[in-house]
Amino acid sequence: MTTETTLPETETGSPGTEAGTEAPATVASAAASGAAATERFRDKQRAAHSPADTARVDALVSETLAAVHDVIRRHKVTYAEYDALKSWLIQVGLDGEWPLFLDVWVEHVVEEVANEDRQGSKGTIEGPYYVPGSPSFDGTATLPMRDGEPGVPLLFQGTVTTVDGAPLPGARVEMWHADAAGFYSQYAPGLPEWNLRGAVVADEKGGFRIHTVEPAPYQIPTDGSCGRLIAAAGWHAWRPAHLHLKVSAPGHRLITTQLYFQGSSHVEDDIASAVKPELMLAPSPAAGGHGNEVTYDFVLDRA
Ligand code: MBD
Ligand code: FE
Repeated sequence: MTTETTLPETETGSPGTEAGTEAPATVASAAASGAAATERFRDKQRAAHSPADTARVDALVSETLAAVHDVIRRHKVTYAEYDALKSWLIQVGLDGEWPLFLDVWVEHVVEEVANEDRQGSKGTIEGPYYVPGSPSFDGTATLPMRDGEPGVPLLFQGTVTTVDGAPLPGARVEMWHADAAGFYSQYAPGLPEWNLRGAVVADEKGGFRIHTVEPAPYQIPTDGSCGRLIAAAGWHAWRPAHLHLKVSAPGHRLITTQLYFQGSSHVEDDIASAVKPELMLAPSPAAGGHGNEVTYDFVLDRA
């Protein structure tokens, strides 16, 4: 008797289709965005080797394995299921989707632990699509974008202060986000290198202004291993529309965060569990009559 358990193949889809927007001329694929995210992460990690503490590795790995053993016993996991898991795990690596998998289903708890002692602004996960070195502007920035960049124009402004309310002139507010079709530059084909990525250095009052466009919800690629898991488990593949930010100032703790739009889809059921009530924006029509504007202030803890 042979029984084989495999995760079902899923239809190929593309991000952004929920909003009825069009994909770029060259189709985005899980393999291409996964490969880019994996390469970028490995480059970063080569520079950062910290020696392992034997006792800690022992404790963390032993307890993780014990949790897995417990699930196997409680659910009487079969060899067919064990082999399905093996082939899925192998395929996640071949698809380059380990950064995506870990950041969607694990990072939020690492962030919770890392930032539990902060007094200032709330953080949330970084996700797999940050790229350092985006263009920088003084006081007011317009993020690099295409002529006629689709999406509602958004003016995002605020101040950066200490926990005591003192302004932090020279603070750096770095933003990156998906376009109105749900695609990130450098991870989807056909977009300019720094599209919708940039940084602004706050003025003498700690103030900053960033002109951009509102992003679309993000759909986890459906044609890779993470997509197959989502389909097999009967989950949905969506993150709510979000702006990613890193805010920093000399002598202060850098905060990595995201901001979301009140009432927009999937703020209540983010697949990456990264929404917090402190991270909601409610933009209003811009004073100038063009698009929306919103104010959000950042508070940085002392380093
Ligand atoms: C994203 O855009 C993201 O922010 C996270 C955390 C995971 C996948 C895609
Ligand atoms: Fe994102």
